[in-house]
Amino acid sequence: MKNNLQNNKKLDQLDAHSTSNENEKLTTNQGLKINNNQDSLKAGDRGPTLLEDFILREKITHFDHERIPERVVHARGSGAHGVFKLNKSLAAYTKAKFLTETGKETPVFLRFSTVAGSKGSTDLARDVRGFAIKFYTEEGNYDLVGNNMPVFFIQDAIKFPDLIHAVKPEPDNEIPQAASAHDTFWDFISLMPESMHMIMWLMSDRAIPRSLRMMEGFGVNSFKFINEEGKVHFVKFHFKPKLGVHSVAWDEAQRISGVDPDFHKRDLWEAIEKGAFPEWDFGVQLIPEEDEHKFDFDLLDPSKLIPEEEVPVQIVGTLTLNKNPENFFAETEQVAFHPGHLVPGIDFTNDPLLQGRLFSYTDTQLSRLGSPNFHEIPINRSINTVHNNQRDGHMRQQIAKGKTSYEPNSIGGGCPFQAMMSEGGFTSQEERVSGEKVRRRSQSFVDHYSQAKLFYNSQSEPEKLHLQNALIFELSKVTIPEIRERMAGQLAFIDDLLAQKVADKIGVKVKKLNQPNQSIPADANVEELQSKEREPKTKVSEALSMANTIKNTIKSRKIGFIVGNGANGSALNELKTKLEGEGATVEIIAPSLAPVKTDDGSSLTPKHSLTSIASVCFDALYISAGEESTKELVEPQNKHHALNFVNEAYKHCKAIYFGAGTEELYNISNPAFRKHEDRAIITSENKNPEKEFISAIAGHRVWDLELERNS
Ligand code: HDD
Repeated sequence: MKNNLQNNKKLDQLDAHSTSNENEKLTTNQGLKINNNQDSLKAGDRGPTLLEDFILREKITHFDHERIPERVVHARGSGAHGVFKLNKSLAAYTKAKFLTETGKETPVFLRFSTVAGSKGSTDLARDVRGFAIKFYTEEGNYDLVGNNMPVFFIQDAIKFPDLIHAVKPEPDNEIPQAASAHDTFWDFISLMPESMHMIMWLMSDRAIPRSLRMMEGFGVNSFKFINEEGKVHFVKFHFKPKLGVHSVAWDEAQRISGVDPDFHKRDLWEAIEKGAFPEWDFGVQLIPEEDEHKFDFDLLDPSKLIPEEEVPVQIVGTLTLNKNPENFFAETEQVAFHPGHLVPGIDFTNDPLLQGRLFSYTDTQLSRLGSPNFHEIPINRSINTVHNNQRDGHMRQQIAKGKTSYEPNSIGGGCPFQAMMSEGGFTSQEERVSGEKVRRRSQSFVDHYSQAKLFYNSQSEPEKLHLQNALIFELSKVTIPEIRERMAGQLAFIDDLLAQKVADKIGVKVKKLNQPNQSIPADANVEELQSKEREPKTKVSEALSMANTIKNTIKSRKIGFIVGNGANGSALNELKTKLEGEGATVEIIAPSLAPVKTDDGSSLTPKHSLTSIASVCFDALYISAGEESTKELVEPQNKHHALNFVNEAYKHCKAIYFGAGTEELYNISNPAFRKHEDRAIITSENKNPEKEFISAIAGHRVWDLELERNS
């Protein structure tokens, strides 16, 4: 209840100018009612516009300044409000109140993003996805600014501008947009062995999610928990989607980018509007401070994950997104995250990537939002009242009362007072730090291949194939053979067969060369560190493969019904009711947008026509039963489009259910259908077609069919 109040409070702040009612009259920004919003003030009907037209000037001036700089990375985003509920107290590890009081609900705002593309780029780019959460806790805002992959490309923040410059469009011609498949990215990567683990993730299907609701979220960097007694644990944060982790095929991703470049944004929006609220289990991996050095990698190294076999993820909470923003700009665009927004009980580690991040985020908000007062923008406001002696600055909203803006003071009664620890005052972990002033990488960061191998070896066969094909696609776009060769050499440190298969397709030889990686300390034994014999403690980790993810629900899946006039109405309605009953959405696709008449005389209004959408926008297809309907679908003007639907869905290993009487279409569609006992193709002759259709949809895709079909 309290949470709802807090949530509403947040939204009320945002609502001020949102609704319209008949008594509301158009005004200038000064509140002056406007009598004519159609014409500017002119000297005569056909005369020049007068400079004194302050209404015109105000409107145009505001318009001229409507844009703010987009984020330098993560520019394209989608956001939603929600709530975080703690189901199991972490009081033994942290004193953060939102993580200690079981049952407590904390309002949140989550912004998903792609990294490389501009604000208007496609959702389906092969890319890392940002997963940034603002927890509006009663102790102040806590930001967890993570990604959908648990590791990172680089180990030290000083390389971040290089990484981003390399992946962004090339500076001479601004090509390509939102794509890593180009010379400069792979030039950089091929010279950065530390990025190999992340490259395995980026080339995997994790980089082309089916939905933002079906992605994991990770805090990436190691953080610290501190409990009431001052005991410290290292912590890694995890969010596991209740719908499982699922992706599309690369070929599909490319098609979606054309058919619906807002696919992820729309999917998130529609799911929330329909009440299919996205949910994640929230979990932590905890390592007592004294066990810091018990691993065969460094906990401070952000290019490493902690295998769940070594430290299980303890699930303690639920994150639910339950409200779309009212206004994209005010909320999703203006929200300002910062890994340095902490609450008592959580602290940083000395991870050199995290340390650099702590500088970057406020700095970037200053340039993007234009003022140190960005914390006053409604979406960024803490629900805990802000009291301090900071004053003025661009666009200051708060009216600070009284004479004192300094502390200590006696004139203002001494206020505001600093808080003692017992009153929730933040204190940093007291940690002994000593060392030479050095500019170098720790030896403990040098092993760049073990976890890349762990990831690759943990993938299912279809996942390995997709990863290999992604590398072939990306590297085939690289015009400089030496870069392609360097990459093939790097892959050989991960898997010989993978390197060979990629090399064959990109026209180079595999030469296993130690790269002159500047991050490797001069005195390190590179041969030993990069040798194949150096295997990680964990050889295969189930949690790293999406094949092991949840496949028992069709909730929020989108099923396209391809329907012609004369379709079997009762079969259609029965299946629709069943699918919707299990939480799926059914959309009707017909030859045109004109209403379709079913055999029982009822009328259906199609949402799409065969030419306005493609099968890539659906999880599965039902070809409506009925010979008459099928006849219409195979008419010359429809045949090509109907076949395209079926053949593409087939290619992407989706479930297709051919209702009774659809043989005419079935028989001319992809002949491979009949070559196999195909689990994804269901006909009315199946034993229990509806059940089999539902279970195939719940399975997401029958990826292993790809291997069978191509064998
Ligand atoms: Fe970052 C934005 C995640 C390393 C500098 N980052 C940004 C966002 C996410 C991440 C999700 C978008 C937040 C939003 O939706 O507004 N960044 C990460 C992760 C990293 C990481 C998981 C590695 C563990 N970032 C990183 C480094 C630096 C930055 C090393 C610089 C030294 N990141 C930024 C930034 C951005 C940003 C330039 C751009 C927009 C913004 O901050 O608000 O400051």
